[in-house]
Amino acid sequence: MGRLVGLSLLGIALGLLGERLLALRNRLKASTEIESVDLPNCYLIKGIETGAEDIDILPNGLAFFSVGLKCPGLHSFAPDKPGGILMMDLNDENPRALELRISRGFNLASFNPHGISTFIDSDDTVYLFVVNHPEFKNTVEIFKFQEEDNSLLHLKTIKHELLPSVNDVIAVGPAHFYATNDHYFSDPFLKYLETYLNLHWTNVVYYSPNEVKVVHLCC
Ligand SMILES: [Ca+2]
Repeated sequence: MGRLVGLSLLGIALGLLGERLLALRNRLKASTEIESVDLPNCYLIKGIETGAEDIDILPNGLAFFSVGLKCPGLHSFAPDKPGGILMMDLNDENPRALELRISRGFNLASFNPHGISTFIDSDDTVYLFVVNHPEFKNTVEIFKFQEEDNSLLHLKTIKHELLPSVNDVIAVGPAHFYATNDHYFSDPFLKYLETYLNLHWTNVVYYSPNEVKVVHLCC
């Protein structure tokens, strides 16, 4: 009798796991065939061949790109190259991407940039906020953009328990931002589990030097 109950429970558990796996495949559109679409107004920009994760454009037309994101389970087109920040002037007739130099002292080897956002202060200082995943951890880096030599001066690294799985940021001050967490856990295995079980444990967090709080919980 006990064995029968055990086998029944195992069958139910396997059935649920199978259903979750099928639901995940459907959500990811794993069986969908992608059709090639001709885009006559698009052309390849040199320097961004391996793709960009995010873009933020200043009112003067300077665009920043985060490139080289590595994420467990996602294919990387440049697995051996650290990430970086590229800049392009959209006013140029033939714009090209230029990699911004980053100030000494910042760990470039583990730079793994994700979402970015800019903030222009009242004195016209431009700050660039970058979600970073060094060794798949979660930080937000604040840089000052120095246009005279196309460089980024690293000012601050922010870590916080309310920022366990940051995806993107919106800067609203020189050290103030809203951030989205795309998972509840920071551990890669537990993140997989969240995705697999289709849990929507995401939120929006407000960060400032004086106050850090969840401002929106998803679902
Ligand atoms: Ca962004």
